[in-house]
Amino acid sequence: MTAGPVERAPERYPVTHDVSRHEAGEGEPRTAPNDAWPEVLRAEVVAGLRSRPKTLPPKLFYDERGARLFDQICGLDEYYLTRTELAIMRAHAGEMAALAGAGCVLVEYGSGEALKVRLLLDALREPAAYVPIDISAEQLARVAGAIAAEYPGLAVRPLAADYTGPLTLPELPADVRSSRRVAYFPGSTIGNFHPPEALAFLRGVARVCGDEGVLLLGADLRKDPAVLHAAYNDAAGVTAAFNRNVLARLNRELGATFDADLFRHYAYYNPVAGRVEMHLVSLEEHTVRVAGERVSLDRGESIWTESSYKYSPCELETLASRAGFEVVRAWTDADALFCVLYLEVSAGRRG
Ligand code: AVJ
Repeated sequence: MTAGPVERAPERYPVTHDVSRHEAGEGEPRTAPNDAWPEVLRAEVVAGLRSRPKTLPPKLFYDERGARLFDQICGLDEYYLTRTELAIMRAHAGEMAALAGAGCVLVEYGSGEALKVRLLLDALREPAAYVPIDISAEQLARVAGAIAAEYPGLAVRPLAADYTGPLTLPELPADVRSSRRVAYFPGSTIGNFHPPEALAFLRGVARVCGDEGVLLLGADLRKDPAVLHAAYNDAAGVTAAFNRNVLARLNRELGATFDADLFRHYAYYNPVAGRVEMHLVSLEEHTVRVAGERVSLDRGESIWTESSYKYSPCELETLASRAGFEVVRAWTDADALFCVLYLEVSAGRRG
């Protein structure tokens, strides 16, 4: 029996980030001011809960409590990502800094507690400026203050923003405006984007970095599904609390009426798509109110809250080159769990 050519239907990705705004190019609008947050939040949440499957963007995890829960996740035995990436940074920050050279402007996408970046700041020769970007404004203000105090002479210019949208960097001191820009995107947060969004995002980073620009990218690698499953289903239930916290946040900030006990944290690795999917599955048919709108959930229906894509080294190289970067170097750990890439904006690229 001969099978005909098997054509897999191309996957349709649910909308989790509006990357079209990121592709805006010249004259792009400034980052939405913080007081526009409730309206931006409302529109994205309502659109996500109206779509099929229902989705919520993962950036919603990071309110104050969510940022704390995430830091707790980073210390879990099962969550190998953070300690592995830190070990790679400890071992190779010197080489990374040597490649980048003296006097660069470091732009960090999603600075969080800014732990890893300290290893870079310590290794870099006379870094000129540090621009931490984060959506969690309280944490950003605190962390930026601490870094400024620890690194006298470093111009720290925090940007409280959603970097999945268009970005305009803060005004930099005149003497560093033309310095080499080194973007830092650690933590495998790139994995939260569906592949087409990841590509659009990286193209945006290439444009922000400009000629001679560099991107240091931390990415989680494909591996044994059992290891991935454990990392997103920790025994202490911190990841479940992190996932459910988004409902509590919507209740607080949008007057939603979610009962978190009616939802099961459900995370599993899909080895074909190469991603961990995190869901909140409704255990009963019920209706909630969100931002003045009624949202009905069937029994067993999911709200898809996060994807964490895992890449092979080869897939990372393809992604980088399609986005206009060349892989100069890549470092991994002895078990090939995680990878940090040093990418340079390709010569002759005109973004
Ligand atoms: C911060 C996006 C890299 O996807 O592993 C941790 C967030 N989600 N546990 C990840 C997360 C569930 C994390 N990133």
